[in-house]
Amino acid sequence: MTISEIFETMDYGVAPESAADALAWLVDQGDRFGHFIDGAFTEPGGGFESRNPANGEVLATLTQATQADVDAAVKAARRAHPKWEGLGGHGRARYLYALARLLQKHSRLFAVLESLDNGKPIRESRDIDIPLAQRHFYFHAGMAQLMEDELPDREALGVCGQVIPWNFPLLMLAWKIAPALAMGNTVVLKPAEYTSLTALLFADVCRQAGLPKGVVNIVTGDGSVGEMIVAADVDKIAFTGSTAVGRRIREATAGSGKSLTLELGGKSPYIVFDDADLDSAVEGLVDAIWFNQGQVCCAGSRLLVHEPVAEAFHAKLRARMDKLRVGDPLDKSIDVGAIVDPVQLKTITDLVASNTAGQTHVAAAALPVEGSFYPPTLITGLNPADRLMQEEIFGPVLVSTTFRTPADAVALANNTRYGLAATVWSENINLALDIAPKLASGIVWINGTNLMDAAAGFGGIRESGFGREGGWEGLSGYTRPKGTSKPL
Ligand code: TAP
Repeated sequence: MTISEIFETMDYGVAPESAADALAWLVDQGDRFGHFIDGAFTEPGGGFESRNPANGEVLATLTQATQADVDAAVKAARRAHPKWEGLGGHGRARYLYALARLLQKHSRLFAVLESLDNGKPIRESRDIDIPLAQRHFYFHAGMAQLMEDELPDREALGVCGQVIPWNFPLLMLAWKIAPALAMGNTVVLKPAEYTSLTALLFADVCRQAGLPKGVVNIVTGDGSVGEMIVAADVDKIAFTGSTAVGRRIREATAGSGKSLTLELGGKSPYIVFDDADLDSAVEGLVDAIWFNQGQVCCAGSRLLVHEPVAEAFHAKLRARMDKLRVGDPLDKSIDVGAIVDPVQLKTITDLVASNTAGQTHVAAAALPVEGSFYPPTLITGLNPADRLMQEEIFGPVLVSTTFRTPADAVALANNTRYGLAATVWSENINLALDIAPKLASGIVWINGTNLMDAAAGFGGIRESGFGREGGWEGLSGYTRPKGTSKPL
C-alpha cells in the first residue's frame, strides 16, 4: 500500500481535526513528491521510490534532484539569509516555536510516517524520535532569544548545506535545522534516499508555520545530491553519516573556506564491572544495542564484561534477548522492527557470516516472513582484533569480550578507530568516575545509556567525527566571530 492508501484507510490514532492540514497535504500529493525550494513544492519529477521495509511495498515516488534543483535551492537560501538574520533572535524564535508546536500537533502523523518509512517500532518513533525533535525546536527557540545577550560577538555563517542519514530521519533533521535557523542561517538539507518522507512533511509544516520562503529548502535524491550540496556555494557543511563518506566530504571541502562538522560512525564500548547491578545493566544493554535495530551511531555495540561475572551476565542477557518481540513496526508491543532496506540487511548478514570466531546466540523470536528483518544476535568470546569487534555493523548484533582489570577495560574500550560514546556500569562511582575520562570517547554514560538532550552537546572524536550537536557547542558551530572590535 502507498502512503495515501494507508492514511485514507487506516485508523492511526489521530483525531482527524487535530492533524487535518498535514494529513490532507500528505494524501493530496498522490504519493508523488517534489522538492521544497523557495517556499514551494516543485513538480514531482520521479527518479526513485521509498519503500516500507516491513513488507517491501512502495510507499511513494520521490524526485531525484538535478544540479539545477540544488542551485535553485542554494540561491533561494542565499536570498533569504539577510532578512532572516536581520529578524533577530526574538523574531526567529517566533517561527521556531511555531515549528515546534506544529510538530507536536502532528506528532502521531509524523510517528506513523517515520515507522512506515524507516521500519522502527512505533513505540520508539512515538515516544523518542518525534518528542526529541520537538524538544530540539523548543530548546533552540529559547536559545535564539538568548543569543543576542549570550553570544553578542558572534554572527550567522550564512547558507548551510546539511546532509543526513536514515536512522533517525526527523530527529537528525531537527538536530541540523533548529540550531542553524536559531542562529540566523538558512539551509539546504538533503535527507537520506531511504527515508525522505518525514522531511517532506516537515517542509509542509514550514509552509503551515508561515516560515519566510527560502529559509528552509529540502532537496531529495541519492548521494550524488549530497555531493552537489558539498560542492555548492554554501558557507557550512553539516554532515551526519558514515565515516567513509565523511572522509570524502572533508577532502572535498579542504581549502574551500567552508565550515564543516562531521558526525560519523561508532563502535561504542559498553563496560560492565563485576560490582554492577547486572539486571539494570542487561536492561541498559537492550536499549544500547536493540533500540532502532542497532542502527544507532552511538549503539553500545561492543560489550566488555568483567571476567568474574561474564558467564552470569551473558546468561541473563540471553534470557532477556529471548523475550524480545520482533515484527511489524506499527505494532505497539514490538521491541525490534525492520531493518531500513534490503541493502542494509545484506550488509549485516554478510558481515556476520564472515565471522567464524566465538559463539553466537540468536534470539528466539520468530521473524516475519516478509520484509527486512534480522534477529537480535549476541556473539561472545571474540578477540579484540576480530573484524566484528572493530567494524561498525549498524544492525542488531552485539559482540562481546571479557577483561580482567580496569586498565584492561580502558585499553580494550579505546582499541578501535572510533570514539563516539561509551557506557560504564559499576556500583562504585569512584571507579566509574576514574574510568570515564580515560575513555577515548565524545560521550560517556555511567549506569545509563543513550541519554540525549537538546541542551547537551553530542558528538565524537577520532574517526567518529568532530563538532557537537546540541547545547552551546552545537550553536557555536553555526556562528563565527563577528568582524567588529570592542574596547578592552
Ligand atoms: P551514509 O551512506 O554516509 O549517508 C549519509 C548521507 O550522506 C545520506 O543522505 C547519503 O545519501 C549521503 N551521501 C552518500 N554519499 C555521499 C557523498 N559522496 N557526498 C555527500 N553525501 C553523500 O550513511 P548512512 O548509511 O545513511 O548512515 C549510517 C551511518 O551514519 C553510520 O555510520 C552511523 O554511525 C552514522 N551516523 C552517525 C551519527 C552521529 S551523530 N555521529 C548519527 C546517525 C548516524 P543517500 O542516503 O541517498 O545515499
